[in-house]
Amino acid sequence: MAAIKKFYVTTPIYYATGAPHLGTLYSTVLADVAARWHKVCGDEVYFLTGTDEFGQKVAQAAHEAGKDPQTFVDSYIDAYKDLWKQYEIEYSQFMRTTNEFHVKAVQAWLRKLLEKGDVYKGAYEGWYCLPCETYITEKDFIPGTVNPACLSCERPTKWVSEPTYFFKLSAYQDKLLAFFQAHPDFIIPRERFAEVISFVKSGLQDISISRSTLTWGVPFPGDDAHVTYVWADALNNYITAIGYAQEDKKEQFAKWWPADMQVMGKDIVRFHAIYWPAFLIAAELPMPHHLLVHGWIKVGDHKMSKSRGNAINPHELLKNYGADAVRYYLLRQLAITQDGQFSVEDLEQKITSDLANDLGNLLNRMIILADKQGATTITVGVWQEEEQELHKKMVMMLEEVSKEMERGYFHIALAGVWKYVSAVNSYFHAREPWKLAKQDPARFMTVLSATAHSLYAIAYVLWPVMPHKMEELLHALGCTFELQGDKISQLKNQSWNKVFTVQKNDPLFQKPEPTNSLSPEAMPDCGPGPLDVAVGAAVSFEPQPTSADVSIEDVMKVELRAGTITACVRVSGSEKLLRMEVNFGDAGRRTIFSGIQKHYSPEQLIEKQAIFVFNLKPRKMMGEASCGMLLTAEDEQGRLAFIAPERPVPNGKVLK
Ligand code: ME8
Repeated sequence: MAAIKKFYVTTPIYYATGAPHLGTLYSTVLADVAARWHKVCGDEVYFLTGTDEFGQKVAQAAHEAGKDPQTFVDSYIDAYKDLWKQYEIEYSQFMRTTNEFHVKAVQAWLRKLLEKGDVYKGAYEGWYCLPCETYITEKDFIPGTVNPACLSCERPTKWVSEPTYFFKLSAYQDKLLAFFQAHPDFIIPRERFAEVISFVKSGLQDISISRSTLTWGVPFPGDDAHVTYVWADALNNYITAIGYAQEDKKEQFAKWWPADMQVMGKDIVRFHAIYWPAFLIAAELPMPHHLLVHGWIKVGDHKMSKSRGNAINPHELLKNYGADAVRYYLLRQLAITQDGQFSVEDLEQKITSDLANDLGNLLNRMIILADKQGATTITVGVWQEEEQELHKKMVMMLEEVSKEMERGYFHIALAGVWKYVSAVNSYFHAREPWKLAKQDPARFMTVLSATAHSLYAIAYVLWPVMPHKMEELLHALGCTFELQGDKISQLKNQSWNKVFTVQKNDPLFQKPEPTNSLSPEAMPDCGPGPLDVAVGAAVSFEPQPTSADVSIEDVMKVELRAGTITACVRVSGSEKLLRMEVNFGDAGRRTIFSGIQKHYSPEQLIEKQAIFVFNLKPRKMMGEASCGMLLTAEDEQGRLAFIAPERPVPNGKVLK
């Protein structure tokens, strides 16, 4: 038997200056999904999250609230723990930096660095960004701002001048570059690695790691006038939580460190990719395996944040849509490689199309049919070529999903699952089991059995994302969810041999009542368009004969852009439509429907670049908004060809 692997995953520890919001929830859900994925794969998992409680930012917020800092931070802990519970976040430990064991372990780390000569005393003069708790150099200013504004949070910085202890970061430049070169997958996605490497190459200066104008912090060992700079204390939570520098926890520490995946937003990548590895080398500890760095949830042009006051309330979402649907949307809609907008209208559409229509209805139809025919015990089918084909697709899906889940590309993994959901829907419809029930009962049973086996596999791969709903799905199939060994490998390697006893239940997902009609104003992502083209035109793409010539001004009204199709599926219940997800670079990602199912299979389009009408008014198709139109032309045999640039061009490029 293969040895059980361990998986240690962390989130950032969030400043305990307010309740959690959708941004902090997003990172935490990403880590939870990674943790649960590894549980399904049979690994032993440790999942750490928590709060960052020291530092000037917290002290100032407490002062403004008229509370002492400890009472102030204490008041937010339940808000985190309660929300995490409601969103099914299954952490192993909730870390707080004011824990005494953390304070002592940070001091032990500092003593080691002082002894080694990695830390020395000096004086710091320069700009400081309080919201980011960061010392700022010229490289980090927004050019042209008078009281220099921080490039990361865009807020004014303050001049500080004080004695401080420095960490010799400059001595680690070459070691860091050598480590980066030897570990090209240290930062996921790789695009974010480039900026870190270029920052290190541009030269590292020693960093201040103590403050003498503040008392709310880990007391600096051997110098009562100083407390530890909050990042030097906070980053160490990843090791102190599991036992670093604690006599009685040596074994536990050796078992879990190094971390396998550390999740964070791109705002704090520099701390984690430069300071943190240097701190670890100085402490003679191994490096984490991967940093999973995601983009920002934005509201308009700005990062959503507590201090900006533009944060979406996760409690409202929970009340209206339930935890699983929100978790699904966060993972499916926001590519970890990019910033993304969170739109309630879009969330509702995804619940309707992906969850209620594609997945929920498939289960429902199968169970209602089985129930109607008195076939609630579904015996193992007699597999023909079609079922073998479907089984092959399931194995391919499991392989693709495993690869993407492992590296944290959850949005691609989910697109892969939905490609399979769509294949199962097509299989079920094409077999017409409602006719087979009378004509060929054995074949009828086989179709139900293949569908139930497919849904069983889908429930396990989606469990990390929607644990509660997938346990319900399994229950409807007469099964109980269990974590036993490597379930994904078992699903890949075992033939379909289960007997299911299905039971009628309420629909798995309720379609939400739309909060808004699909007006362009309700869909800021798509933007209003001056053209009003009928849906038929968007899906049939018949060449439109016209006798009237148009002026150049008229032509310029149509915005054509290049985009890459990143995901594509057949639309269940439609013989014509394909549903594509298209990447338009800085102009965002869009869902676009096209009536070309007879001409292209989804696989032929994925990863292809094509030209789209970008400013077509959003249109509702199959319960979802289609935000654009793929351009195609017909050849003499009536075959459609999509229009693509002669050479690849940057996604989002406007055609002239
Ligand atoms: O930086 N979109 O804490 P913090 C996506 N205490 N993710 C977001 C987000 C958004 N709009 N807003 C916040 C700190 N996040 C430090 C961390 S770790 C040793 C110390 C998430 O409360 C994202 O993970 O400001 C981001 O990196 C983190 O919250 C910042 O949380």
